[in-house]
Amino acid sequence: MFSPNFGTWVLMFLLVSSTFVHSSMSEIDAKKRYMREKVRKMFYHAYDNYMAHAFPHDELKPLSKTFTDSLSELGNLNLEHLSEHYNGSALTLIESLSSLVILGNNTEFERAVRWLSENLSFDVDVRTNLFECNIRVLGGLVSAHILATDSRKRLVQGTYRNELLILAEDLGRRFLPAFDTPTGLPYAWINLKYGVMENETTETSTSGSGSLILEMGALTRLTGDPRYESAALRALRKLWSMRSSLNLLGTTLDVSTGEWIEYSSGIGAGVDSFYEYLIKAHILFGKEELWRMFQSAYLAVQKYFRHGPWYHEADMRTGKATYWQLTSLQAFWPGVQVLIGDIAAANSSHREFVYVWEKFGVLPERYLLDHQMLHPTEKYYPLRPELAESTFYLYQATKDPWYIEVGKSMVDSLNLYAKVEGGFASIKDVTTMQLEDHQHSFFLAETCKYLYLLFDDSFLVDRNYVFTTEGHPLPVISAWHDRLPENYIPTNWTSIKSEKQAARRSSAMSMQVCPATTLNTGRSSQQVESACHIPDARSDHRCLTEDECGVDATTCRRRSCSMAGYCGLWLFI
Ligand code: DMJ
Repeated sequence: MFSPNFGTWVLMFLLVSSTFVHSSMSEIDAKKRYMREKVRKMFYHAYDNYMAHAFPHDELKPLSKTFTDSLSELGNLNLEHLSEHYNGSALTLIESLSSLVILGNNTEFERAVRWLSENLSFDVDVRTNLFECNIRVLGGLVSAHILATDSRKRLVQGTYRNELLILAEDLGRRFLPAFDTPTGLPYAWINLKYGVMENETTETSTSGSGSLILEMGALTRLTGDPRYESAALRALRKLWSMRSSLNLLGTTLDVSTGEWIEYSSGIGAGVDSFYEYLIKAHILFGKEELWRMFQSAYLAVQKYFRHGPWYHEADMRTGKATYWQLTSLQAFWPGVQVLIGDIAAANSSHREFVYVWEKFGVLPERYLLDHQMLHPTEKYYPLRPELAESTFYLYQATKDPWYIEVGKSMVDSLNLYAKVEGGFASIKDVTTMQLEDHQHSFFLAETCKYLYLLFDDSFLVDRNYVFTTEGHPLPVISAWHDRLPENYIPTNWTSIKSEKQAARRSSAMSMQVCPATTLNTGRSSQQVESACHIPDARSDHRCLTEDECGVDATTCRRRSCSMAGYCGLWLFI
């Protein structure tokens, strides 16, 4: 009879456990493949219905199978007269370009590029929102131009003659009059044909005036015309100079006086992409100045807005809490935290958003934290992408299969509540799941894209991208970096060395400094020194190489240099 000895037991254990690990990995892979196809179908259901019922207008109304020209507020002209001539800007098509590439549909990408090249014109008497037009149209065109001309040869050779870039430059030029203000802060609204209109409002938002740098900076790098980047940068610098002594900004301001109108702010509506663009523009263009701004701004956010895993609003002058509300737009924040390596903080706040998603089935626009109830009028969910976006970033950073489950639950909810015959409809009220006749273009540019990338990141292999706030990818290339040594550019932030590493990470950014340094700063503080502690080479904890980072005093683990150039217990990327 066979009686196993100790060695055989060990061997059998190893075999069984490795079979278990492999089968669970392959189960995850199978689930990802299945989910990827589900998301692909969602995208095409939205896209095909847009093309059938709304194109070339801006967006689809999926219940009535009609269209809306949402990007434009039709100037001061007679609407009836205009509707005969104005057919929209094919916004949803422009927004779908990079998603088509990520889905691997080069044929449809080429068809769309050709149509836009031949038909799109910005010489229209249309008053449009500068920020929205920048992130959706300029960002969509610039990103698609780069994808059309990179080494992957997605288009039939010789057929593309930079038409998207020519269109982008034409649009960028039409933006410039908006920046002609005493402060350099741009007007929120611009008429594409005639520039800033008479008696135009001088009120704008922090994100509206301070987050134009990715798209306009990219346009400058592509065309060599410095005006776009310098206009956006000047506005951003002006805005930063208006911060309070606490390093906080307000939500709305006057572009002619440079004075704040709304002093209360948070990380949601009206401010969100300002923070996002500081760090992303630093990654894309390598500007130290932007890193310094981001670092101060980030620490102020964590200090004054954060309460446990939640983020409330506060008065920029005093730091006192104003509104205790969770908003759907805030859900992008964990994604930004992943970019700087603050994985633990990202994970804990992401879990709260997931909790609210699960409570209602989708994420309501505004949830009153102090009363644990929905905002009485903002109960809608327009199929926003922010939670999918953060889920994608967190999965990339940790490879924790839990995030795949979160993505699956989002896909299931979208199909259950929002899918209709004519596309995907917004949800008007999350308590009744009553629908609204609108399929926003960001559903194709972002929601479907981030969900797809969560399940299939092959687009990201071998290349680093920064995603704009509208989800349009811009490649991180050394040629665009102002002055950055080779080893400062991340090699592939989408992969990690081992799954174990990810689970153990904590952040130096939230602790701000190496813990032992904190203990030793106060005159009366007890001198506690850990035996293993090796301080970082520089007192500001910045680094260019691993060698400049020391050993963490409390964990005795070696600190490493993050892709943003900061020593910490980072996810090793
Ligand atoms: C999108 O247009 C962008 O993500 C923007 O930054 C915020 N609003 C929508 C999506 O919610």
